[in-house]
Amino acid sequence: MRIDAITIFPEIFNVLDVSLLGKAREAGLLNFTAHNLRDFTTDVHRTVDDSPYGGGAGMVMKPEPWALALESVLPGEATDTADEDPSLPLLIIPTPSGHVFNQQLARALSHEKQLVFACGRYEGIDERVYEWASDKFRVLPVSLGDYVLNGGEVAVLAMIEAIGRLIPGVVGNPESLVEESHEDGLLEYPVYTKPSTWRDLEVPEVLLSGNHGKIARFRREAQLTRTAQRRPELILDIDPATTNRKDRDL
Ligand code: 6GU
Repeated sequence: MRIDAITIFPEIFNVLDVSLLGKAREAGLLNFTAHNLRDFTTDVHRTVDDSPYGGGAGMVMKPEPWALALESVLPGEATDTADEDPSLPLLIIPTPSGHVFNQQLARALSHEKQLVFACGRYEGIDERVYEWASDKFRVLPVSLGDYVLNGGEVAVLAMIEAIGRLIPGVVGNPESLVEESHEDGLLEYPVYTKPSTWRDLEVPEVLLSGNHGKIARFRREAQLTRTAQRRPELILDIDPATTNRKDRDL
């Protein structure tokens, strides 16, 4: 997958050199580039912002550097050759007013050929950029949740990690992706390791029993209890078909 991020702080993305995603990049599974928006300015001060029309607090990002930066990440000119993907690259706008990012969206995005993240700062990007971009990209505003960050960069790091680990080959053992929080709409069950008694605390006995049916039922119940306690709103979103089948089989 190709991922481009456009930002005035490309160094924030240096953390993608390390850990699992760093390995994925070395292995050629992930082709990530951070682009400095200031490289697409034409004035000596490399200006990316200006005061808002209509007045008000803060600054707005100027449209032309964005257009030049976005044009620079478009796939090669010969877009009408037969072997080229006909779909437009997906332009993701990180913003607290976007669609909420979740595991389902991460999975959908992990199938894309190219993702472009436009990291705004200040009060945002001139709205005309989105209009201009809409015939070159599919445009999707995305939020991490109901709180405000100073810019999109940290949010984009989180999204790239959530999406990147779903690309085949990035996580060594694909089975570890199956039974984790949110994959079936519930939170994950609690886990334990040796020793079975630790500082007077015991591992639940059923997990030592070797009875796989009992263990599966215990874990399923723990998932439901934990979800009801911590995230009651998720219970309403569970797909009854999946849940009923799972719980009948246990
Ligand atoms: Cl995606 N961007 C910013 N700036 N703030 C956020 C966010 C994104 N998601 C939650 N808060």
